[in-house]
Amino acid sequence: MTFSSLKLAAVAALFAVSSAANASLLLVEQYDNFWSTNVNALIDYANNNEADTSAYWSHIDFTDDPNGFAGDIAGSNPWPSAKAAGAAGKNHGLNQTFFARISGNIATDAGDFYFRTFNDDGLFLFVDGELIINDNTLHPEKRFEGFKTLTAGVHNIELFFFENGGEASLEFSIADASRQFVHFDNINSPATLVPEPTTLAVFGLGLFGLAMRRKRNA
Ligand SMILES: [Ca+2]
Ligand SMILES: [Ca+2]
Ligand SMILES: [Ca+2]
Repeated sequence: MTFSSLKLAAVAALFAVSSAANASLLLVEQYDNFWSTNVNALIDYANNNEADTSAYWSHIDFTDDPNGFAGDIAGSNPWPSAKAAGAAGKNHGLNQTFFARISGNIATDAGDFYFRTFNDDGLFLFVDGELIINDNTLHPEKRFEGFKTLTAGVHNIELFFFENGGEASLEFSIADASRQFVHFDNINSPATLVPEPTTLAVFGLGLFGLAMRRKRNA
């Protein structure tokens, strides 16, 4: 590769990175081979370990069993680790014991908001640091709902999902007082995803970290 084509590739990569940052997405960090029904254990693990894989999504709708039930809204996607490895199936090792931390910011008007999940297995949802869905159990896909009255402005979302065997599914949607649940990037969504100022830097570091890890493992 010549120097100028390298430069072109670098510019293309930067453009792709800044497009992703500007798209205002939720960060999905997957931690393989660890799970717990204790939210503090998940928080502690995430704070002290690097995610095995991470990806940005504008809506949250995952399953390791595309033939099974995957929520009320049509469609689903593979989890980040399975996608990165090309692994398929609810019983594949990468789809069996893991947890995911999903985080980001939304802007809303003032009002009452409902947060709905269909999940297998459990999860913990925080909005502005308040635990509004607390499901510390193992179960087939089940519906949960949390509620919070929000002021106009920016609000933080943090969700910890865990999987221990069988199907791993999570669909996470939002509604205002109308209770019409939609994905966060739906045109009718009552919330707008907000980019963090550090998103670009974090995304760049993530790519760098991944490259370093590949090199170490090679
Ligand atoms: Ca779905
Ligand atoms: Ca599974
Ligand atoms: Ca399961």
